[in-house]
Amino acid sequence: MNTLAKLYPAHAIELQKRMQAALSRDNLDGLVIHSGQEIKAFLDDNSYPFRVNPHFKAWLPLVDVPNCWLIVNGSDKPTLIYYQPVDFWHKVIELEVSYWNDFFDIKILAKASEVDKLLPYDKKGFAYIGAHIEVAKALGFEQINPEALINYLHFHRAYKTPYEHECMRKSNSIAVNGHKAAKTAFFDGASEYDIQQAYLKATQHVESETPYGNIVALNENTSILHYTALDRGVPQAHRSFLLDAGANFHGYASDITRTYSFKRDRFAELIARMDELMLKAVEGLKPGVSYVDLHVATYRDIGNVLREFNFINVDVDTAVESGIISTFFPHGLGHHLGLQVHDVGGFMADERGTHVNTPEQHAFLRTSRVVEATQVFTIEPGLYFIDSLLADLKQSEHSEMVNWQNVDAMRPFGGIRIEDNIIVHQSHNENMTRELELD
Ligand SMILES: [Mn+2]
Repeated sequence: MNTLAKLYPAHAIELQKRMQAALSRDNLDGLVIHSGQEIKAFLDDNSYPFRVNPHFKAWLPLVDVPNCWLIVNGSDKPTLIYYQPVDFWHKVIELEVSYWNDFFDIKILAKASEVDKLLPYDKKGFAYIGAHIEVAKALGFEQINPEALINYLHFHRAYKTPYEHECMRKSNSIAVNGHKAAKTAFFDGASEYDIQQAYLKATQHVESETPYGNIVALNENTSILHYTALDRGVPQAHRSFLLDAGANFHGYASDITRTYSFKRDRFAELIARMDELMLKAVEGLKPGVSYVDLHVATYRDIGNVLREFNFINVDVDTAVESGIISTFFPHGLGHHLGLQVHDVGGFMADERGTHVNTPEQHAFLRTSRVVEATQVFTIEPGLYFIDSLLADLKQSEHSEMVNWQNVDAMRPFGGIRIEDNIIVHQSHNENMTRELELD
């Protein structure tokens, strides 16, 4: 029996337990969870790539079949309504024989419009969970995505089961294969577009299967935080390369970033220093620590790097107080990772979903939670030379704090981000990315 098959039963039991608690709080009999439907482009008969409802794929690794439904109540065996039409236009995805089959009472649905025959007759005690509100209303659901219940599920989703950890190890392994191939393509002098093709081939993904649009950036483009343009041309010179790209395994995301310098130059030294800083931040990630505190400590550490490399001429306290570090590190340290690349529940203080903001000067941070065992995070500090932010700084009262000549010399290299995926265990961290020997 493979590892996933061994770990899945306990995962299913945990989900049932959470479901039972969530339903009793809301006085519901059960949930009807919709995998989703294809969505057509405006005035077109082509659909956008299908993205399954995360509440659906939490239960089973079925990510590519629309018009499926789950009926769960926390105690009985869940019902899976599996959509398998008779269709000569499209490939029909047949129900695979797998380790999860026995945990569901499986019913086959041949016509999407006839699902009501298989759903609970009396919808009163059932809530619809899904994206298609009109469908839910037409079927007669009165309770649609109840907020309190969704908050409860989102809060608990931060605690990953061993099955989920295993899926994320596999997802890391796939992405690391891609990163290694992409690195080789960069040092062979490839274009952004060709590096992307090398990544996809090595991961065996098509573009719509990656958990987010890959960031494949050369030179100055590395300073654009969410750059997804994929230049087809080969640049005149290869100076730097930033790859932020993940993979999907059974619906679980990985989210990995590496930055390389083409030569052994000052930028390469800066990358090495940021790698050291990044691993220090990983060490600071442990049960009981507030993710906000870890972000703030790393923010300060980036001030140290700016000072060491003579980008600024003030001490770290002044750099922190003035806020100039934000010009170079304008985003958060990381986020929860799981069924979604930026996994849900990051701002929840409790299972009622009480929202906790991050500090005002760190508004872009994606989690304010206290770290606990079994949770999975990314750690992704960055240091960038972003023209628009530097222009603002130059015009500000803090302009004199910056050694502009040194900063300007780095602009052609763009920026640096290094990102690993980490499982927090009670006694230690498991850096899934580093364990796969991605340097
Ligand atoms: Mn990330």
